[in-house]
Amino acid sequence: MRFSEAQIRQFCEQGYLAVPQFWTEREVAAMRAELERLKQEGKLRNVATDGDGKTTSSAKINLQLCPMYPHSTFFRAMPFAPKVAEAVGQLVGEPVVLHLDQVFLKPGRQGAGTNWHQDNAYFQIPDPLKGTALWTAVHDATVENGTMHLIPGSFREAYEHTRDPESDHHIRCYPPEDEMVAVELPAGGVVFFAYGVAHCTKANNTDKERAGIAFHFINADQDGHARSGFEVGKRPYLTGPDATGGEREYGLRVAGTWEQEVDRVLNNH
Ligand SMILES: O=C(O)CCC(=O)C(=O)O
Repeated sequence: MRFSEAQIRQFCEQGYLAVPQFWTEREVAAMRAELERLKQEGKLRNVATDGDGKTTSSAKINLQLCPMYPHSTFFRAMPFAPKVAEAVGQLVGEPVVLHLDQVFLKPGRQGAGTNWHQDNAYFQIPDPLKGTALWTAVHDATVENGTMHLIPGSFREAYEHTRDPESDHHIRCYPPEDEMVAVELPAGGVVFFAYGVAHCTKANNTDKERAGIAFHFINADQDGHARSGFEVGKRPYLTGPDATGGEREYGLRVAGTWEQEVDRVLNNH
């Protein structure tokens, strides 16, 4: 996928770029099936709390799994889909390094949002535009079910972050909410947003569950500085001279397996 000059300018100036059609229907169907397997196996954990740091009542649920790759060859292969590195490379520059993967699943009615934060409060890269999330809408993501909300241009300011009382391990900030935009996406759509962009999701007020899968990528020149994410030295290089298709990081070739992983998951389902 080649971005237009206007799309790249939008990312550089506003810090985000929405792409309504990125994954195919088959790919989305396979994502849902694999997420269902992980859910049935109890791999997702509720991180929501009652607001005082204590375990949540059943009223609020924010199910997460981070990282996903040790539990799923499918999600391990997903960032190696060629269109991912091609897109990310145009936004953060080559070479592209995978930094983190995770899933956020919000059940119908009980699904709690993920409060405002800038990923760079965790990751601390020197240039907050040289890292980006790729957030995939696994289901149609709407205002009603609490889609991704973000503050355009907010990478220019590093907000103060404090403990998020509504999560058992997150931090949060309090950016100017009157500047926020809600990014609505059909299932299979994605939004790229730079590490410095303040963002949140809201409660799921519909009857159906909503999931988002987030991969985080950095330009290799930020790798030595980046905190959190995959262990240093084990962050998969997707492009450039150090890219080995996953062999160096996982001990086997992952590049080139995405299509077969999609087939495998759909055939087993
Ligand atoms: O999907 C969500 O609830 C939040 C995603 C998010 O905050 C992130 O990817 O950094």
